[in-house]
Amino acid sequence: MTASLYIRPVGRIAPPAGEGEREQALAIAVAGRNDLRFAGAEVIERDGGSVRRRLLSAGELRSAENRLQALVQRLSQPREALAGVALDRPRLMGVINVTPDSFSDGGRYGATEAAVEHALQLEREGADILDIGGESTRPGSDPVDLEEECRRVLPVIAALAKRSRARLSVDTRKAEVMRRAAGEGAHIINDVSALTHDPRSLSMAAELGLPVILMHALGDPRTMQDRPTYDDVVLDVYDTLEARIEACERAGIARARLIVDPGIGFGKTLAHNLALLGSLSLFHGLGCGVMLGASRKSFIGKLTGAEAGDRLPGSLAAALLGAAQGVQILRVHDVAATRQALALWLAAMG
Ligand code: HH2
Repeated sequence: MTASLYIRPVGRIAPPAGEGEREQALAIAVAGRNDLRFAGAEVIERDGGSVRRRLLSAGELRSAENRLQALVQRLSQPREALAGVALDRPRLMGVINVTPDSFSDGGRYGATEAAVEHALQLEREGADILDIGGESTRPGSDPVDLEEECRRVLPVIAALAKRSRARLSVDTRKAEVMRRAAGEGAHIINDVSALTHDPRSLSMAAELGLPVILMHALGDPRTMQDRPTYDDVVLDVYDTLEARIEACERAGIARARLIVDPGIGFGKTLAHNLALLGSLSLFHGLGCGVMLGASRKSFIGKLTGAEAGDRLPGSLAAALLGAAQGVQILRVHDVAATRQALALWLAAMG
């Protein structure tokens, strides 16, 4: 069997002040972005248990073996817009959790109204996409039944389809929720099980024709934090996502319609999460847009001791780590704050 090949762009080059054509020619552009150029890449080869790593400059990569060039080509190609949202810069996805613990006061109608108001507020703050979910997937959480999940998310999606100009994604693992949510106006499917939880979801997503976010998770939310283990977390997550992309392609969902997400906190220890955050640029090799959801997650608490309501600084740092590595979609709770941090970063580096 041939060794698996990975390429992780390193050494991001700030855009040159002048013409800088020579520098541009000696850099690799990621995902079709002129503002995202790297001086070289770590090339990783994995053959069974052995992993070989070497650093190549952009010039060396240009004259490397064919397989490597094909990978560079896939990494460099422009990405298609996601439901009309151009992926030429980092975009913000605002989190709308319609779970009893998030909007508990006010009963069912009150919960819907509160979720819609919250979503509209996040849109005003600059969210390009609103992610609506009715099933908590936090570690240890229990599954929610189909009808209950629909009662939570469908009225919110229906109202936002009328009142909001943002793109709407439905955060669900169930084929039937995907179908009904699309009927109410959802534009994107976000599945934390990468279309594996429900045996019907792959064909449903193909039939609906919507773009799909494939997130990596190891195991089920209830048990995923019971000693997750990997040979090499970054390469294993990459391989799993690659296999899911291939399954989607076989089912008739084109790669251009897929977004990949390493799934921070889903079956990962603190060390796993940090390794993934440090190697996000590797995921561009999959040829899809890349998404990151690190906002307020418990690994920030584990690292710093901060409680859930107090993790904005860590969340902003994670968002900027993503932006610096070309992540196109940042899933965040604090849209205004993230937008400000990104504005500063983009003004200097974008
Ligand atoms: N994280 C959560 C839920 N959905 N989807 C993607 N694509 N990526 C993520 O990282 C992701 C996700 C969990 O985060 P949160 O919204 O804070 O919790 P809950 O599951 O309770 O909604």
